[in-house]
Amino acid sequence: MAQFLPNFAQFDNGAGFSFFVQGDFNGDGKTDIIGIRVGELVVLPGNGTGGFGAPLNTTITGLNNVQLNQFIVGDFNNDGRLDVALFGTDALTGTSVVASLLGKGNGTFDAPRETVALGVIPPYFPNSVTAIGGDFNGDAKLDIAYVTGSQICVLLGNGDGTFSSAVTTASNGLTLAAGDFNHDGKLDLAIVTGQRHRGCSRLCAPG
Ligand SMILES: [Ca+2]
Ligand SMILES: [Ca+2]
Ligand SMILES: [Ca+2]
Repeated sequence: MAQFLPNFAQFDNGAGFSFFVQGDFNGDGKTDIIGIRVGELVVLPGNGTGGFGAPLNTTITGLNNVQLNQFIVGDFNNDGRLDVALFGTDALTGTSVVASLLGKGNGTFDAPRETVALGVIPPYFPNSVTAIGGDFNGDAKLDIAYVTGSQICVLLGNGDGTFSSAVTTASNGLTLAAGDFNHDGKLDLAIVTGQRHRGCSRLCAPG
């Protein structure tokens, strides 16, 4: 049974995240936390002993309707620094976009690089993952898979923080997970629909 230290020190940096993930965003070897607030990404740098330093903020420009609890973390340009991909609507064109913000390695991020996305990516619900990173075509560049409720979309990474147009598969999947489920060395997706768990074999781009 898991046990936790009683009266563990609490830290309040006023971040107010509804959702966050962890990673080392400033390259000091200590795990940090990242979340989204209205209009900005916020990194709370870990001090290695359970506490956090002052928030590091990056303003999100050019996007609106960013779903506050929907983003994924990965190294999309293979520079060893963690980046962020978030989902929203381009403020000018109104199209759904995936926007990557490349990590500078100091806990802040470059301006968003947008790729037009298909469909609207639903937000996370408890125990539901609607977007996930992985190398689905084996080119060593990180891709993104997501479900829209009517199809599975895979955006193939170009290795620079942008993505090619989506490869789609019809599916009413609501949540997904990545793994090599048939041990052929190729990353697969498992899709969960409303009724039952459904394993899908390799989903990837031609070539
Ligand atoms: Ca760190
Ligand atoms: Ca990177
Ligand atoms: Ca790839």
